[in-house]
Amino acid sequence: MLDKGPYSTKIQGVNGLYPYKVKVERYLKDLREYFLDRQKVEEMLSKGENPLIYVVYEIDREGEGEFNVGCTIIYPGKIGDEYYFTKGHFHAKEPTSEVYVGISGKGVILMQDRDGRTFVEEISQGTIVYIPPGLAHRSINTGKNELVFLAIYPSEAGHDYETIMKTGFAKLVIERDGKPILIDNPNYGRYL
Ligand code: PAN
Ligand code: ZN
Repeated sequence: MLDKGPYSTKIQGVNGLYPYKVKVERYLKDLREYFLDRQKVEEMLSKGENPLIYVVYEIDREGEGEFNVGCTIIYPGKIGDEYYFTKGHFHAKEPTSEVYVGISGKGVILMQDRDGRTFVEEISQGTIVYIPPGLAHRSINTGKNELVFLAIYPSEAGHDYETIMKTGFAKLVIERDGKPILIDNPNYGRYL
């Protein structure tokens, strides 16, 4: 029933959606190229520390005009001063947008265009964040609890992870004096 025709599903807070089709777990090991302090990441991994950073529960569909619906849970935590985040991506099909709805926790949606121009929106319970076509997007948990949000996007959007993996985001969200701040990423565009 989740593949074709109408369905309904329930938001389960930190347990995502039920029913769902796909569950993806991202551990520190999956994000080893992404954090600023790579040395710290390698140290942790070599000690067998491989925390779960985020989970996505998704109902994906196939066919023209369909939407995918996903619920992301980002755990609270930091690598050095850098808050836990999602990998981030452009949509492979550029003219596709996305809507995020905050369910619980608090965080930041970082967006950027192909020239590295940055846009930031805060998200918490009840916030609707609209991500227009052409912007890469990453979610960052700046709070003390899980950040949970719902994502709705065209099922033909596809995910281009490679661009962001290679260049990074132009800005980073780190903690300073107990608060989140935006800083320039010293490594932005390093492989360009
Ligand atoms: C979201 C993301 C989800 C995980 O559903 O896929 O938050 O982030 P990454 O895909 O960057 O690992 C979305 O933006 N879908 O298009
Ligand atoms: Zn997306």
